[in-house]
Amino acid sequence: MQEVEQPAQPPTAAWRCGRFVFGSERALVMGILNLTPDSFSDGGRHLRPADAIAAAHAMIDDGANILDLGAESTRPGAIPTTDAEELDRLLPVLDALRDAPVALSVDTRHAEVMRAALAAGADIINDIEALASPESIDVVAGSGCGVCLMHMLGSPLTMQRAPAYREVVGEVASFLQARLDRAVAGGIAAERIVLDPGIGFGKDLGHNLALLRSLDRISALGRPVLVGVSRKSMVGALTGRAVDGRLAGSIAAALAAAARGARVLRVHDVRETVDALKVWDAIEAGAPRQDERRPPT
Ligand code: HH2
Repeated sequence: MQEVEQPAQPPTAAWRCGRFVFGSERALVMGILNLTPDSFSDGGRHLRPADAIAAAHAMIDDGANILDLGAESTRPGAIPTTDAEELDRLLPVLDALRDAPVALSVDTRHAEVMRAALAAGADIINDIEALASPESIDVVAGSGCGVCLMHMLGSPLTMQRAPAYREVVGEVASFLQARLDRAVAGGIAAERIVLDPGIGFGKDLGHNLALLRSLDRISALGRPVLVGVSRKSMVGALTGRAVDGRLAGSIAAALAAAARGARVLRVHDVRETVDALKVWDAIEAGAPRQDERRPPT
């Protein structure tokens, strides 16, 4: 009798973004670099371009696959930023990192900022509003960048005022499915898209835990899932720690998300998360982590 070799797992959906194609089943590490005066954990630290660029190189040395540059804080209650302010903060840093061996993501919800960032070499647009405006869909469709579509209930100014759902996982999944369909209909190939349940964006602790426990229902939409829990108030609520004491809790959350299929982990503490994943991967998957950082030749 002829033996037919079965794949151990279903093939992993690749993610195309700018100069990169990420195909691995292993979780990728996205290092957070906030160029803002007011972000909840690293606000004010990287306002000078030279400080931001040095921090970016440190994250690259520590093993980040992607850097996520944000120039507008979206913490609960944050005041919106103008496009000009965002671009003043972003462009010098993007320009200096253009040849870095990692994918460059820009965390913005503004179409004009997306357009300028893509022209300056960004590989990924990370939009906490999941391309809410038709202009933002057009800008992303007209490039080869990757895009992250995130779920948020309300806006950063109001989102933590008693968020309520009938069934949080189903509602978040339906929203992401609708935004995925709309992006594809707008000309963005599905293979360029990742989905994010938006931990802490219009969710209380119970909602966040339910989403993290049921990440498989987000993965079932057929695209890789990105999760950002790093140093968030969820970790504070569970550990009783202030923002600067949330490293261990953040790593526990990152590994739990990876175990439930998250393919991109958005974190502040790159070195510690990469180390934790190396150990976790070796035990779980039985093979060392691949370096997926260089653009394909
Ligand atoms: N969280 C924050 C910002 N952007 N993007 C995605 N896709 N997923 C997230 O969970 C996410 C995000 C908030 O964290 P941070 O950037 O550290 O703080 P701030 O918004 O205050 O700059």
